[in-house]
Amino acid sequence: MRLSRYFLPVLKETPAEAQIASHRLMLRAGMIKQQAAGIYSWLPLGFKVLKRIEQIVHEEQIRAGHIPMLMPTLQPADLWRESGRYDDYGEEMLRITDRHGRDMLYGPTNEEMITDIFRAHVTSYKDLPLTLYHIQWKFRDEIRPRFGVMRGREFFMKDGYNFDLDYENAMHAYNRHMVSYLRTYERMGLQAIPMRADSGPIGGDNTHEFLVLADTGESEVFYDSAITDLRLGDRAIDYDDWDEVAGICKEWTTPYARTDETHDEAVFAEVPEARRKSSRGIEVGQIFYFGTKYSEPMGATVQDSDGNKVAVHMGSHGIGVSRLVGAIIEASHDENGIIWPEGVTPFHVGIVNLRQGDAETDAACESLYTALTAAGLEPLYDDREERAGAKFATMDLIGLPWRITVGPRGLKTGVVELTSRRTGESEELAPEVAVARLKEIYAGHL
Ligand code: P5A
Repeated sequence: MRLSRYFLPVLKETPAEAQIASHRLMLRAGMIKQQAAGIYSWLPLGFKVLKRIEQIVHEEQIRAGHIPMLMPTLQPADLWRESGRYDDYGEEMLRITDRHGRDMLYGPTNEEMITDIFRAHVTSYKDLPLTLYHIQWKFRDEIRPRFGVMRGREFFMKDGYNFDLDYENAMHAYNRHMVSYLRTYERMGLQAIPMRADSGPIGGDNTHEFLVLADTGESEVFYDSAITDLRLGDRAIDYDDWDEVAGICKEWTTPYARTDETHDEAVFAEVPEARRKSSRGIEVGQIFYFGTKYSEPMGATVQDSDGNKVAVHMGSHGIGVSRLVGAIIEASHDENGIIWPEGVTPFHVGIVNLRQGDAETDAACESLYTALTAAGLEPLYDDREERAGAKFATMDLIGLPWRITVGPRGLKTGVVELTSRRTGESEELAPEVAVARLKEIYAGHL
């Protein structure tokens, strides 16, 4: 993409309404525009990041054996009357009446609808296990939408639902979700810690929230610092291997890590003092096991191998896809702007032309652009007639992890400059070496 032809409405001023860095930076970098309280348009740069995150979520869900589909945003109220949640959900639910006077709602989550789909089509234990998911907009009429996309009213969520014959199978599904979520966040350059939590309106006793540690997080968390050393890395995982998956969950759930809702001072006191930490955290996902809470009242049953009709065991599992955009920025920025992890960056590399209009410099930028694109990378070429300082400031603000600077002085000796946004370190390299280096850096991310 050439910046001269793109739509990147960056703001010079810091917007007064934004209280936290990610909200400020998303507005300044031209990623979002507020349309109403807690409701945003995703401008091209923001949309690109959102799609990159969505893509990673899809890949990791499919890897875990979960099946993608799509349910609508609007739902009939009657489904929620069956589960008893139509009244329970309260004012967070946006209720709508259609022209025929039918009660509808904008879905805050989809447990009822997926249970309705299941009961219409599945009758035998032979069709289990089954996990279906979608990535769809949700609406919760939050009393205090704030912090931009972090606590929106309309937000993008991945929500998955498992159907299993019994508790043991359902717990394997729970564990599978925990491990696939750990992989998902790691690919985004984030550390999200699973913490024992409270289940709220979704229900059930078994639930973990995934928290990214950040001063601006809305949750108070308590943890053993040993947990922050854990990494999945690129270990191969067989999601059908119950013991292996349970083993990974055990590794991550053994060190103390709880939100304030489940925090227990007496248990926490057993952690060696030097490792006892408390901080703020951003909840970027939550998994639940709730057994037959929906399947029983809604009649989602299967015949087991003895011919008995049994209600299926279920859980639901969510990732805050749009919230993640803000959470990643909270975890990765400096005073000049965003610093995207390679896994989610909207463009892989920025090209800065220091002498726009100079035939040789322009030609060098064009051939770099072609070579990067041919290598499968997506460059953003700042080809505007702007001062070098302004071009650097824009690149720093929008946070591409790598920048190639092209100027007449370097070209005299056949080099361009490759700069890391994170460290600020630069190297002078022949253009083809810079391309090869970037190809290597992004090898695991393309
Ligand atoms: C699990 C999937 C559920 O709704 N039902 C389907 C379960 N869980 S949850 O914890 O309530 O939400 C899942 C994740 O969605 C994000 N989230 C939000 N993001 C932005 N703005 C909001 N107002 C908002 N509310 C929830 C969180 O990341 C949460 O973990």
